[in-house]
Amino acid sequence: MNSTSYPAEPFRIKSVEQVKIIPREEREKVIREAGFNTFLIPSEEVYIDLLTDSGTNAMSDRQWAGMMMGDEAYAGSRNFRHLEETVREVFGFSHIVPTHQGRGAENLLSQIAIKPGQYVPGNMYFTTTRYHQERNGGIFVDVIRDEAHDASLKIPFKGNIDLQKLQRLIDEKGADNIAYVCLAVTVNLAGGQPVSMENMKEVRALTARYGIRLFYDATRCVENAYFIREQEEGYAGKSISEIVREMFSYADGCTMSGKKDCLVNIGGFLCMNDDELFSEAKELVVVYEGMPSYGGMTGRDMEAMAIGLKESLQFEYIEHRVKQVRYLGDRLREAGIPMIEPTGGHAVFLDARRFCPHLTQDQFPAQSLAATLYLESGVRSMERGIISAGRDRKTGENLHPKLETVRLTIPRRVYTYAHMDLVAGAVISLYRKKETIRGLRFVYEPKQLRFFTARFEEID
Ligand code: P61
Repeated sequence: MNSTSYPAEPFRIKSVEQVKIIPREEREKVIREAGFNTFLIPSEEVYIDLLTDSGTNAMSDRQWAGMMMGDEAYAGSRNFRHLEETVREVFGFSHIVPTHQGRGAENLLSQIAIKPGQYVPGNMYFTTTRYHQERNGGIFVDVIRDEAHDASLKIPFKGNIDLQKLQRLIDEKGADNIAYVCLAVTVNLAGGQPVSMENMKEVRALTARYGIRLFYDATRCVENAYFIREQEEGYAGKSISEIVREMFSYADGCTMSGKKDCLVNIGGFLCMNDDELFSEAKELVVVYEGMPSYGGMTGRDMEAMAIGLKESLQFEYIEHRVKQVRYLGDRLREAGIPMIEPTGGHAVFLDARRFCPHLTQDQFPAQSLAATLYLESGVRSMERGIISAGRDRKTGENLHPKLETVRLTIPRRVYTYAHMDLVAGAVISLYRKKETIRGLRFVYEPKQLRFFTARFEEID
């Protein structure tokens, strides 16, 4: 399944940003002051920043040129029309509502499409997505295939929905009690795992039979399209644009965080075909985001997004993107580092359970591994395990996800293969002294989306 060739960067670099590593003693002070939470480290104190691929993209010369063409009118910006035309062409939806970022779109969709007490099945939870669903009275149900929860299992299209799980939910709860199905392409917390076109078609057929709406989380849809082209029969000869268009032909709409596959630093949108839903979304967007012709973005943001979305569909771009991430995965696998298999589209996820077998999940091994990796190397990563999963809304108990991971997330068009070698070296040397990674406990635990701002201390 994995190809061993890694294409050279399909771009040359016109502007650079200096990075530097601070001494270990200083990193020790920094991580303590950050309460062992990598979200709380000042960016200047980071050497290689793999916290996220969200909003950390390098824009092209064409996007920067577009920024100069921003029409900053309060209403009717021409850049919105450009974005609207582009999104219609790429995804095929009739309506687009701009938002400041992905969670703005999730907020609108959850408010207009969920009635309290309704179920919202999805292929694994995502933090902000589930938060908005629950805040609006929805009950999230995980219907991803079981294999997605098994880190070491190496199979393609690990992000697929298990149709039997979905059918069972419909049978048990009744179609009227299902708000919509949320299908993420790719699945972030499963390791950036893709969904096959076949699965999308099947989910479409099943939901259509019951009149249930199907919304995609389109955030990393171009990466998903690349995997379909590479690994699904019948797609090798198709363009990425054709594949994306087909993927979305099976959906009623989507939410999008433009900060990922639109190759920009901020922005998002909500799409749909239904006129009534569109008019409800437009009524709400002015409450939370801004006019329906900007939704929290500037004119220049929308221009950069329209251009970035088209650039992301170029085969050379997306091939390099996915294979650069795979390169890091391959270097780590060769050294025996435990991680989620196979390598997904945007990140390598270290398996903290196997990396730190001396810690229980309640000692927060992934949180501690991320903090220690920063201390040892200046590389910043992100916990994706028990801290991210939060507490059960009803019982107040910590949720215990099977996947307890640290995400090494690769920003788009930012780092080189030499940087990947450096990161691999840092992880490998930490693995050799993994027993030094200590357990943590909370000293401050926020009530909502706790991972962003929580603070910890070491336990003996
Ligand atoms: C990330 F620690 N992702 O991966 P917004 N859907 C999906 C996302 O990946 C996503 C959003 C919706 C981020 C940023 C982030 O727990 C966290 O534009 C599949 O960020 O609002 C965002 O899009 C939301 C980091 C978000 C987190 C939530 O790094």
